Amino acid sequence: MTRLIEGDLVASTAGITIVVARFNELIVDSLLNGALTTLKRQGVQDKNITIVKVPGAFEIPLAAQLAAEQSDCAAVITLGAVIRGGTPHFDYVAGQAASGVTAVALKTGKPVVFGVLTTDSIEQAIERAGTKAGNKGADAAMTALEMINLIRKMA
Ligand code: INI
Repeated sequence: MTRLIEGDLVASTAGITIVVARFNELIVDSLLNGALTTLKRQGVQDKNITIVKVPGAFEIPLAAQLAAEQSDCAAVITLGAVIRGGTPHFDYVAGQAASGVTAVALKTGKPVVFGVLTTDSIEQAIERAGTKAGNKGADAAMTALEMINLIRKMA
């Protein structure tokens, strides 16, 4: 018989830490609002949510690691907006943020959700921060809940 294991979206009573990069603050604030609204609508209590702010997406992995190492942290949601400019800086920042977040998840065994927008333009970022392409912060919150519940089933 085939066995299917998948996480549901039941609210976590363990801690969730949201690591937010302040760079491109207007956009990132919308992602944070989306994540918070979604967590609360799913029944996560304020006392179980911690917000950590860092300067830019490049700083996300270290803060995410420190958060994930806390015993009362069940998942980390990372939020940021890296928008392509005229220099290769974008590739370094976006690449290091993505690979750093992956490394933290694998090192700590906890879900570290990548809610960092990497876009070619401000318009694309706005579309993903609560306008026509939804809100990637809200999506990241759902992913965190699903992964918390999945990990519980697989442990
Ligand atoms: N940080 C971002 O989060 N988004 C960006 O678009 C960005 N750009 O374009 O430069 C950015 N740079 C700052 C970087 O994350 C670090 O804070 C900085 O390099 C100091 O380590």
